[in-house]
Amino acid sequence: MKLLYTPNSPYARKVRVVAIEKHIEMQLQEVVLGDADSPLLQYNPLGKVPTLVLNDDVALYDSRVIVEYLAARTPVNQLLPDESKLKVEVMRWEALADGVCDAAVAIGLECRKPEAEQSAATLKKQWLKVDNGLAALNKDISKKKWCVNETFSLADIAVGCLLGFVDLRLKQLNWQSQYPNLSKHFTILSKRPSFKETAPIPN
Ligand SMILES: N[C@@H](CCC(=O)N[C@@H](CS)C(=O)NCC(=O)O)C(=O)O
Repeated sequence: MKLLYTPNSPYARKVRVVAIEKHIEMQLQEVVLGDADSPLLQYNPLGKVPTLVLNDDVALYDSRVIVEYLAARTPVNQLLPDESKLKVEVMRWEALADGVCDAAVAIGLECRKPEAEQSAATLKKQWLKVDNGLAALNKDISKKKWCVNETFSLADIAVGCLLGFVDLRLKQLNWQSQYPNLSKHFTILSKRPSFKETAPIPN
């Protein structure tokens, strides 16, 4: 199977970390977003990464579907609990982390426009999501080693990938001092080989 990805996509990183943690072999194919000849469009009508192409040429997306698929493939290092209540709890952390990523991506896109075309209202709305989301995650992780059930899980992976992206793209936020519990968690996660191997590339 082959993962179509871009190196700095936090959603694609989540999938790559899950695969490494679960010792699942996956071919990686870097794509360029917006490239009209990209194989991405052949496999995903939305043209988004990550997209996982299975051996029978069936494609899976988005990241949440892919991680669920990988989680169920092998019991090695269970990242999504079997028990329904805990599983929903993990997925809620993931939804919040991904949602903050969505807002951070939207800020990046807005800031790429010529200044006269940027919408202050859009930026304000997306920044509020980033600030509120990080504040909620920072509060929820306080005094805990891992996000859910005292065990490393997909929730920690999603939060770690979000923080890596915020660190890369929203430098002006100074998030490490604003959200000390998240900063501590990020330091711990960043030491894992899966996070080291997939670290974003400053550009
Ligand atoms: N909800 C999706 C989000 C994926 C996403 O937005 N990926 C971005 C890159 S970080 C993308 O492919 N953007 C290209 C586009 O929107 O056309 C997921 O979890 O996979």
